Amino acid sequence: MPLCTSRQLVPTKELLQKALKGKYALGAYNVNNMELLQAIVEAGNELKAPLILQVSAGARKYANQTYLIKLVEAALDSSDIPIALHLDHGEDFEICKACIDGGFSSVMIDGSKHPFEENIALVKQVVDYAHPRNVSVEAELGRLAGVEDNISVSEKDAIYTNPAEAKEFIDRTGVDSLAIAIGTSHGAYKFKGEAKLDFERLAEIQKAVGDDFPLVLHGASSVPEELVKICNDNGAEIKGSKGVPEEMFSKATQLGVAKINVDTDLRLAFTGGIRKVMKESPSEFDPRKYLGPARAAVKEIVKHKIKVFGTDGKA
Ligand code: TD4
Ligand code: CA
Ligand code: ZN
Repeated sequence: MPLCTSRQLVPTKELLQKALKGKYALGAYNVNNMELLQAIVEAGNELKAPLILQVSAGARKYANQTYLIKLVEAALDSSDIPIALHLDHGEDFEICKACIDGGFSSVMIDGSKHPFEENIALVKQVVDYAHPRNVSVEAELGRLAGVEDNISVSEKDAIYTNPAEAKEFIDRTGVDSLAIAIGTSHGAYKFKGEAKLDFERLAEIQKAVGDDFPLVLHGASSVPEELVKICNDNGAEIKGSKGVPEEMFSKATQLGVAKINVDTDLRLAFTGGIRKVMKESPSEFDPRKYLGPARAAVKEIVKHKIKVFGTDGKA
């Protein structure tokens, strides 16, 4: 369905192909409400950065898909950067179809919990529906590990993405990008000890799929100590959190990662912003007085991400 605005959403395929060539990555930022969306789009606008806005099944349930699409239309009308609207972790064909029919320019079909052949069949079904409608498709192969401390080599082989399988998967599905498992995980507690990603495997995956195919890194928040501290100083209890060190992103980008998913860091910034006002001004009860600072904090972290990922000036 075309959107009610003169500016159209861009498929992620175009943005990611360009990023691969330029050896930078696009952040994909999760949107759940108006303030988060405004923060992300203002950051992209100020730094002239293309953006991927992503919506999870949970976000659709919380905010209602139509509200989110209308908000994104407003974002298109008030910006001049390329914007993609992407479904994050679609679990079946129906949710992907609903998003494609609703006007999304990109969907993820996450069949990673299924056996290889079933994952392929599911992805192929979504690709066959999406491509004639100019919608890009991301799939996932391998499982994002939990907080495991010492994953053995054989365990890694079982859960991390296998390079030869990745190549076969891409060839047989015609998918546009692939989320891979190399040691990241969702949320604020990614590593028990030292942060470690399997870059050797990433290099093998890139060798197998070719350097013109975009890879996607999920669970890529950095969980900055400063943001956790603002939360904890204002009443939160977030202990033992650890994210992906920022130095790792340029290495990942050199090895074919063109999309980097960020949700947790936005949540931390937003929550810290709200908590601070709540603690410092207990008599305040105007939602704008705490949502405004929370939105400003998210904008700051997104601007920082854009610079770290090298997306600034690429619009
Ligand atoms: O795919 N994502 C975002 C996951 C969002 C989940 O949303 P719901 O709670 O609505 O299901 C990521 O890869 C983000 O990784 P991060 O490191 O930021 O947690
Ligand atoms: Ca998955
Ligand atoms: Zn994810």
